[in-house]
Amino acid sequence: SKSTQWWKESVVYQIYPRSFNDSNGDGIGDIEGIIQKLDYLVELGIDVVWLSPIYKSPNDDMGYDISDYQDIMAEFGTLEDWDRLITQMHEKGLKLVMDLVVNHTSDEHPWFVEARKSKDNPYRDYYIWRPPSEDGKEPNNWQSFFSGSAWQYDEATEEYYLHLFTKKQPDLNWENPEVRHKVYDMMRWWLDRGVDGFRMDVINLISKVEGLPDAPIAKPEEKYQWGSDFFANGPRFMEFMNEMKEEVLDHYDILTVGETGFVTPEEGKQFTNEEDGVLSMLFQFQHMDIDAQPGGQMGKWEIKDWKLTELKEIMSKWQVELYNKGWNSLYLENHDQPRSVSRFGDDEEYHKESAKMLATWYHMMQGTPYIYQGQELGMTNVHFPSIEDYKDVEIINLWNDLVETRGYDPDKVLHSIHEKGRDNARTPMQWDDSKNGGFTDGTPWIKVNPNYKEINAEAALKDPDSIFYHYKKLVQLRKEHDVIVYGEYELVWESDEQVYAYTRTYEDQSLLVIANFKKEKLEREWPENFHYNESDVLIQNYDEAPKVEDGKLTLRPYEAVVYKF
Ligand code: ISL
Ligand code: CA
Repeated sequence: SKSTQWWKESVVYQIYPRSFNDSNGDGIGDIEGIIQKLDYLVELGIDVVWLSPIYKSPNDDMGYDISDYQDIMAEFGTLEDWDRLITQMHEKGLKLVMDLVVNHTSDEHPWFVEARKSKDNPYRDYYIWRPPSEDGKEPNNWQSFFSGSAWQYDEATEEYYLHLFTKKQPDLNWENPEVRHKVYDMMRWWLDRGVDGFRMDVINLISKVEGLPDAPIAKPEEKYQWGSDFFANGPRFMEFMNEMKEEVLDHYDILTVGETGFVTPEEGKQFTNEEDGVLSMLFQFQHMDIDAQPGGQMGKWEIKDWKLTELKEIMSKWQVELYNKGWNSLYLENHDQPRSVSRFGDDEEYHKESAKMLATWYHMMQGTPYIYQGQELGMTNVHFPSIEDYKDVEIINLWNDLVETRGYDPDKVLHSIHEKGRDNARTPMQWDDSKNGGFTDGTPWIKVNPNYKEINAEAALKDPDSIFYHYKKLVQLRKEHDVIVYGEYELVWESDEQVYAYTRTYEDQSLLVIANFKKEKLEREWPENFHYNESDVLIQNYDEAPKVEDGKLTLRPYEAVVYKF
């Protein structure tokens, strides 16, 4: 069945404002900088912008630690600038989705400033406080996402507060109805100002298991353990979301996307289904964990080899399970992940081909595609030589814990940071080949990737064969062919470890998508159910479509092609 909603037919572009464009030379991207680049987004053809947090924040976690939900971070501008941004976006036909970070606030939020003053402060119960354990330690053994304990002792009242992220990000107590209703009020305030939706940060962590039990000891050598069983998709999550839906979401025509790690397709279907789901769509993480060791957040730093059949299994499960029931988000990058061309393709010899292959492969799937800033240029990972060059609190805490405290080999840790660190995604957007890639006239808050002379927007816009124009075409094709939005997915060549092929079918249209994930030239039998015709090619990543001769298809390194029948 085809039930149309604008967000199903849209492509979303994510802006990480700190690194997008600096308009005033202070080295920090800002709202005016975004306004100056709106025509670039129009040229790309995207429909919606998801803007990472721009609220007032001490920037312990780069804006994901909010001290005022209803004001703008001074470095980024003012509320008036924001009003100008949304007005101009709407004039140009672009929608604006804001980040909603309500699992936690900053410790500098007035609620927390009050809460920590005394045990009987009216705001005390906005957060999660516990006395020390009997032996004077943390109330439980949970590990924070960003190294160390998830608890911080507070001298003033001699209790601990819970922080799943940094100690400057205390978790809100969603059990308290007053907290929930303050959040709903704040959401309505933004929606009434014109916002077109929310990307909900770690939203499925808001409900914790009663009693906050110790996590099972999976790693006896570690002091703290991974407790996601007790805080992910918790007992009251759906109840809280249904309340939010009734109070807020149902009253607006908006896009909502949950950032939901630790979800299975079954849960994803429940969260996003059209009858009684609570979100338009969600970000699942299974494909992002494919190169990580299992067993919690620290596993991401221990890089693991993976097989293409594992990727097929993950993607296919989401494609099949949610079809006609829920809705997928499609993504390979965001501000927390390394660059996809470095991670899944080749950022050297086959940079262009592999970036286009990856783009084709995920854009032709079922769901709403997301493009992270710079992905459309094939921006790559960065290998800063020193820990001093890194700004991300996750990276810095990791270094302090592993290298400074526990004496791990610094080269090994630096290698993991090069492969997986979040700053790979946060180096400044590469606009042109001038100093600092045209991002700022001043000193950028984080170093620019040295490859900006070759990889930049100006060069891409001049080259008709660029990765940028390939993305533009993919975005456009989605507008022209219903099958890309609504078609049913089916995997082809299931056990093939080199080529990922699938079909999409909708009414009388079908697509065949073929993507070579390897650096080798390969030969495959042309799939028999399809009648080969050269003119059926919809998009390809080499000058000419692959050769088919005597029923054999030859694929060059990282070659991708889409046929429409
Ligand atoms: O960064 C990750 C990969 O190491 C994720 O585990 C990430 O911490 C998790 O997806 C939650 O991310 C979101 O909330 C964090 C914030 O630091 C991230 O930037 C944000 O996307 C806390 O608000
Ligand atoms: Ca600035």
